[in-house]
Amino acid sequence: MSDMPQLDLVTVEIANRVATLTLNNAAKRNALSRALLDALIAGLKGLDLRDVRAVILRAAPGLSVWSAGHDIKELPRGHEDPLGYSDPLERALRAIRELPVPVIAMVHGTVWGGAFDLVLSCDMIVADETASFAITPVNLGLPYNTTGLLHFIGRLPMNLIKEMFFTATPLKAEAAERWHVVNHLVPSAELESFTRALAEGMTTKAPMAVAVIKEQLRVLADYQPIAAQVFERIQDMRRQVYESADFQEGINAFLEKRKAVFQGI
Ligand code: YXS
Repeated sequence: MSDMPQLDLVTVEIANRVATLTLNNAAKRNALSRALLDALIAGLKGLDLRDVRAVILRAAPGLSVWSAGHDIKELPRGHEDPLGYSDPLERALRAIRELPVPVIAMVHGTVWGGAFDLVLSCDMIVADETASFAITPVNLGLPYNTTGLLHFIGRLPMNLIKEMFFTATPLKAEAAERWHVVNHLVPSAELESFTRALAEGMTTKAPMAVAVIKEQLRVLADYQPIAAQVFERIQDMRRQVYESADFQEGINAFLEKRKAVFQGI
């Protein structure tokens, strides 16, 4: 497999100091494959931040699915943490959270699984009435990772987090606005112009101050002391889940396009 990112999977356009990165794999519903995520990371790291002061992350126009989440076909088949530190999705989340300029997720369409973590890792979210957000590890029998859960805890009320994780039910646009998941909910006809205006408004602010405030907010929000023994206990619990028959069943059911039947083993 070539190490060169397939840059057509993510396009980059720069205008008025705003870089727009577009997820561009409609046939696979922008599933977050290693190839697409490597292209996203390359796009972000390739930005010349002397010229770019804000980023918009979007799906190609007109898609009903913003992203179908982690590429299920690339999830390890057990005996390996499915969301380990070096997983391409985790690398992409860190690239967004550590980029020293604001990143706005512009959402038209449905967001699934790890793509919701991706959207929440952006600094702001602007969505339209077609948007919905779902986090779906319980559909696969997958033990979400601790860092990922921390992203949710830092952003959403615990009762909403639990309902979304335990039901895997999509949160529709109006509810997403009511729960402050999105910064702005605008009509789809205005989504691009509204998001661009928000981005361009930030490009005239002092970039060093923006960068240091973003990094301070990241390290403060991510700081969650946990005893080594507690972390090891959690990791052992997660290992039992990703080595379970249910995790195999969850992936097989998706691949066989049928509903999973979980036995709790
Ligand atoms: O059959 P072909 O080859 O044409 O491919 C189909 C799907 O297999 C593919 N595809 C995906 N491939 C890998 N990973 C995915 N997540 C994925 N989603 C879709 O795209 C082609 C078109 O899919 P199709 O026919 O289902 O499209 P649709 O328009 O009828 O339905 C769109 C969706 C998004 C509602 C549907 O594709 C869907 O439910 N996808 C899975 C959404 C999901 O459960 N994502 C979570 C992935 S796991 C993850 O993100 C985290 C690890 S976690 O589990 O913790 O949330």
